[in-house]
Amino acid sequence: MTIERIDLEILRLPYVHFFETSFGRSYDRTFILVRVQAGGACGLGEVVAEEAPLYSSETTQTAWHILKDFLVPALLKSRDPDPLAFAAAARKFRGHPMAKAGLELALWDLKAKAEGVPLSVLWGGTKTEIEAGVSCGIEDTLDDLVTRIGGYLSEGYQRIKIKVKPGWDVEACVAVRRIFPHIALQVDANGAYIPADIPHLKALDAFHLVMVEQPFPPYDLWDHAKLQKEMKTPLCLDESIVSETSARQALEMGSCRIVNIKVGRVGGPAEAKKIHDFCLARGVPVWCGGMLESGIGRAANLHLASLPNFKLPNDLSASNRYWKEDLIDPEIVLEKGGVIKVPAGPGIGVHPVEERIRRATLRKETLRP
Ligand code: OSB
Ligand code: MG
Repeated sequence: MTIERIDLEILRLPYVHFFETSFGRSYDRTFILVRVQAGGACGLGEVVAEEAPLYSSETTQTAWHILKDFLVPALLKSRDPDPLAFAAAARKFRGHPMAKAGLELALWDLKAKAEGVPLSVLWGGTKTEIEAGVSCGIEDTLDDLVTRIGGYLSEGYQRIKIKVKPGWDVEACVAVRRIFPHIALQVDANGAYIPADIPHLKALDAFHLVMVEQPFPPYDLWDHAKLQKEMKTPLCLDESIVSETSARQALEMGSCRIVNIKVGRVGGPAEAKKIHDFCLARGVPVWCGGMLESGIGRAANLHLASLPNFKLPNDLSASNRYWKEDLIDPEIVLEKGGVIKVPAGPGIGVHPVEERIRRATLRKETLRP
């Protein structure tokens, strides 16, 4: 099988409800869709880089540049659709993990479709359904937050994560715990704190949280280790874990007790699997984070979360949590018991709705050998 063409598209989709983190508020999602054609099949991958360099240094435009000018030309030269060969070849380019991951995902989807198996089978998945959690942004008022959480709980989500930042942390936990004293609750700061906040962060121990995610900036493993020594609640790292090496260093230093895995952040499924396997061997649980993906990216996440060490509820919610209309048919739904089924069809196992994709497309380019 040789690669015949690669299409890149930039899409924009409006959220059903704005999403606010410690970086700010957004109303829509801009992302790149990658399609790789070979042997009559088409592999799809979503590039999760956001419009602005807030969560990570990548943006939609940097990912477009790196894909169009470096990664895709290298792949069209070899024309080899093997995802592991691509992952190895892409290593010579520094950085840009989200751009790499989107293309690698498309190659895994292509391979799985060519073999007629779901992605989860290629990756060593063992579950047919995954535990669904929901990530709640910062709201205008604490009442709004509590109302929104009540809605998600009545839909059946198993675990609630709330975004926190200085000024919206202890008071948010107090408000949520007053109404929902026993739910599985965790917080995510996206690096909004500094080491001088350690005494303040220790107050979060009072809310029996499942974890505190990424209190300090990505590069700061050392201060996470200091904080973890002073807190009972497990710390989880998201932004700081960019490779198997950084996962090993974080665990050796004691910077966290739980690891969030996102395919985009770590440069692709091959590296994600290495981190998973490393954590499994160390007895450290992982869970699958999200980047507010469309159904195409989220389907891939469902397959990843089917691996055995995904032991905690994931940031994987139903299509209607994010979109009025998802890009896939059928859409992703929450089942009884607060779980989501891992798609059973070949590859990502969901069908893109071309008409909806066309309506959301801002820019498109086809590249050939
Ligand atoms: O830190 O987990 C995060 C969304 C965009 C960027 C970063 C994060 C998030 C989320 C959303 O929390 C999780 C989801 O996709 O449901
Ligand atoms: Mg996070």
